[in-house]
Amino acid sequence: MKFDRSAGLFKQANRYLVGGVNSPVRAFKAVGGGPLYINKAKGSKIYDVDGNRYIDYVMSWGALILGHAHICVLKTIKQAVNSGMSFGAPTENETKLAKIISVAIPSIEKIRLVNSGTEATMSAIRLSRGYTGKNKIIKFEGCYHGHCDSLLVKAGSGAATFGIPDSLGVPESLSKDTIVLPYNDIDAVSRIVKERHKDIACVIVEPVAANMGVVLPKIGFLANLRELTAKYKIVLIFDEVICGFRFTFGGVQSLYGIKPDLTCLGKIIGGGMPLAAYGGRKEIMDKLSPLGGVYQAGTLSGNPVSVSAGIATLELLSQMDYCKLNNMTTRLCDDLRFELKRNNLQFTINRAGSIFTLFFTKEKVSDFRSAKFSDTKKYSRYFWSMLRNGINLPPSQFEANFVSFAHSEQDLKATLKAFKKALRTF
Ligand code: KE4
Repeated sequence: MKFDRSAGLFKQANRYLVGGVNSPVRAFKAVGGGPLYINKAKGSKIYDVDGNRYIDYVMSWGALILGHAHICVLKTIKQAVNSGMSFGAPTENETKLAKIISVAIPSIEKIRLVNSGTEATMSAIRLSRGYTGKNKIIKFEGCYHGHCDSLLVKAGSGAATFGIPDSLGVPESLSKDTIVLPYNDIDAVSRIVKERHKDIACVIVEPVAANMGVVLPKIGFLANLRELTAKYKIVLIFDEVICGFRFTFGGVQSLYGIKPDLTCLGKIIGGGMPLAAYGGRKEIMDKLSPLGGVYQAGTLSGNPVSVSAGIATLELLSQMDYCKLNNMTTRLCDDLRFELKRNNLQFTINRAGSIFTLFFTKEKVSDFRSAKFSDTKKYSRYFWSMLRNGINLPPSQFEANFVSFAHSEQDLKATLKAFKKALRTF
């Protein structure tokens, strides 16, 4: 496989774009070499500027659960742009999308549309502080909630990849209000909440973590979080930017039978366009301007083009068979595990629904500490072997692989074939 044109474009990009990219994880720093420049995608495939074709497991970091460039979503977007791009005024479809989400996720009694997951979580934190009058927040090590200052503390995803979980530029005066605890450690939460609940506004958690790689909540973790936060009047925020509409038509919260106070959504609800949201209990949401004193705004919030993509995506998803997608992913992971066993390689695969991570460690991975035992050099060798065999994986050990409704049995067979070749490099 040649990557010459990508290399040339990357060189040019570095003159103007910091690190040649517009989001750090894309720079391939964690796996070495330079990024692929993509010029088109369809279904489960992406095509780079050197004419290479890959089966894609990044899928715009989970947004494209229907697959790339779904014909119905494209048609809807094209129709929407013919009526205008953005009005800076309300449109009927914003209410339609809000209703679809609220009916699918009943804990969301009222909602606010924004443009990115970061905006959603940042606003949910501010709203929680405004509603409770308290300042401290609890997050979990290895969880990533976007790049708002209060949450860039021991963060996952790109921050973990680059080993800068605590970003420069976040004043101590702010980070001191962020309490970071180990994911799945309910005793630590209980201790801190009992001691400091008078200062704690909210707990924000990825109900299924995907930004340290995929890490599932231990039995009882989420339920105990809900019980503790309800008892001590702390706002419980589920960051479902990845989980929302990923595992089922609605929030992963319904699968755990838990109603958080606020939920953040993104990725899938925009169908690949810039659209995210936060919503929850009416009593809390009505604290938001223009009804309440917590301010949040956005020029392109709820813009008609993104909203049209979101409606088309969710209307299609409401008819899809999630069990089929989840079972297909289960079979893929079982086949990968079989090959690992056959090669006497003790690596760990964590899967939830249609997302999974292969950790290059024999340890069970249940939090960021155990995830960090992974051999990231081995991951890099694996990444490049798979890429050279036509499989595009996340360029970091601390990310999730995303299977879509567009992935076929042939794709899985090709993935397994590439995997067998990759194992020969270990
Ligand atoms: P954005 O601001 O990137 O739209 O969303 C931030 C965010 C919030 N919450 C969760 C659970 C998330 O996973 C994310 C963003 N996810 C990463 C991938 N793990 C985005 C990829 C990137 O940073 O380029």
